[in-house]
Parts: sequence; C-alpha cells; structure tokens
Amino acid sequence: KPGSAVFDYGKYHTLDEINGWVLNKTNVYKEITSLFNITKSYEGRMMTGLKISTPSPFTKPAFFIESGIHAREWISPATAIYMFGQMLDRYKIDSDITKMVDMFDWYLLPVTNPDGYAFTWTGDKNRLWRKTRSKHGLCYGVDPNRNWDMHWSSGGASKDPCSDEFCGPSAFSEVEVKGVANFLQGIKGLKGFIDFHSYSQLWMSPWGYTKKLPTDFKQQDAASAAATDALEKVYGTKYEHGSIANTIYIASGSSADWTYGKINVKYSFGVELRDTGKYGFLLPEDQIITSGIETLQGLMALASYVKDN
Ligand code: ING
Ligand code: ZN
Repeated sequence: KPGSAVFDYGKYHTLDEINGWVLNKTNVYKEITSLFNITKSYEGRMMTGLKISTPSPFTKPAFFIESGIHAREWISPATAIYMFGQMLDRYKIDSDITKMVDMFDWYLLPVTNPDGYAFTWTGDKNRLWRKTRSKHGLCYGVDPNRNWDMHWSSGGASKDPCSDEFCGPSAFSEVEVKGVANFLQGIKGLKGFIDFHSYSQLWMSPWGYTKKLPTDFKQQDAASAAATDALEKVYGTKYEHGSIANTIYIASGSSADWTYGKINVKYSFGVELRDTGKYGFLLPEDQIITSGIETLQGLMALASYVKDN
C-alpha cells in the first residue's frame, strides 16, 4: 500500500524504529487505526500503541496484546508487531485475517518496558536486562511482571531490589505498569488479554500466584489448547498449556493475574514464545517471521474461541 515505509519484519528493531512503525501504520491505515499513548516511562520515553478498529454497526469486544514487558525478550515485540502488520496489510485480502480483525477492537502495546528495552540495545553487557530502570538504593529496576496489584509480593517474587524478580517497593510503583493498568481499566468490553514473553513455548492462563485453579480454568485452558493446536499445525512447533503456576512456576503480581482477577478479563494469558532454550533470549532473527506466522495462527484460533465463549 502506498505510504508503507519499508520495515523489515525479519529483524529486531530499536524502540525508535518500533515507535516509527506505529506512527507509519496509523498514517497509512487512517480509516481503521489509531495511535494511543499510555504515559511517559520513568526515564521519559513514550509508550505508544496501535489500535485497530474496523467499521461496525455494533460495539465490539476488545482484545489487548501486551508485549515487551521484559526487556531482553526481543522476540515478544517482534512477533506481536509481525502479527499486527499482517492484520493490517492483509485485511480485506485474506478472509481469515479479515474475519479475525473484524471480531474485536485490537490493541497492541509493543514495548511495555521501554527503558529496559532501550537499555538492552546499549551493548552486549546489557543485552540480558529484564526489569525497568527505576533506582532502589544500590540497584536498578523492578520486575514489571511482579508489580501488579493482584496478590502482590505473595510468592514467586523478591523483596530484594537487586533481584531480577524484585516486585517493587509497592504494588504499581512502576509508572509504566500503573499506566498500562489505568489504560486497561478504561477499555470497555475488554474480553481478551495476552502478555507475550520468551522463552519456553508455553500458553498459560491464570493463576500465577497460586497452584489452585480458577473457576473459569476449563474454558481458559480449552482456549489455550485451541491456540496451541493451530500454532503447531504450521511448522510443528510444540507448545504446552495450563495454568501459569502449574506450568512454569508460581509468580505473583503479574499482568495476566491482574486482568483476570481485578478487571474480569476471563481470557487472560501469559505466553512464552520460542524457543525451548537452544538460543533462549538470543533467538536468531531468522526465527522472527516463522514465530510470527505460527503465533498468528494461534491467535486467530484463540480469537474465534473467545468470541464464541
Ligand atoms: N516468564 C514469565 C515471568 O514473568 C509468567 C512467566 C508469565 C509469569 C505470565 C506470570 C504471568 O517470569 C518470563 N520468561 O519472563
Ligand atoms: Zn518475561
């Protein structure tokens, strides 16, 4: 489409390039997109997102994709950006994409932790940074996926500011986390939420703070199964599914627990993308498009399930 700047989906991109992609997409697809701003980060960076909303006589439910909450997990924003790029570039061209896009108002926040993400681009010694960049005594950063106000600091999180799982001095201490929470609270009809991480190939639903299963688990896990079945069909990539605490480990104060427990988003997920450890956080760029293609099939199947349930 004219006006589409060249953006190489097969490469990892800086925060500025990603914000440029959001701006470009909202300019090229003016009729069906808009740009949203969450807040400014601790270090003053923009937190910009992209909303897709196609014309409809009825109010649609909403689906929110959160990526890049952990700085070093570069495949998370890359995969999410690829999927939203396809949803726009192939809308009204591919019938499955069109159906999926028309089902919901789609929100993408590509980089939920912009200070951390920018830091991982400042040299090899910082490439594996996970947290935000706020200062706490001698150490830096809060784990933004332990900072949400849902059983905050109750397990699988640390009170030590030097730990990679530091839950922060208080729930919602991080301006980025509080900003996203406020924004999510303002979305009417929010029905689906996915927080993308890497790595381990897992499609997980609440709870993270306890091994007990929530009342909606059967449906949530059936949605995960639909997603992973569709994902695996593309290249045979195996994903496991189940509740967060039973599948990976206990983790309190996560975004998926908060959206489910506090704002009633039944279909909330935490997803661990490729791989299973061969490259880990340093997933080669030649796996970005394949990850994007297979995860998009998973998301399509998930969207259909959520719509009907
Ligand atoms: N894993 C996630 C973490 O925050 C997770 C697992 C996802 C926990 C969703 C809770 C909710 O520890 C990575 N690799 O970050
Ligand atoms: Zn993560």
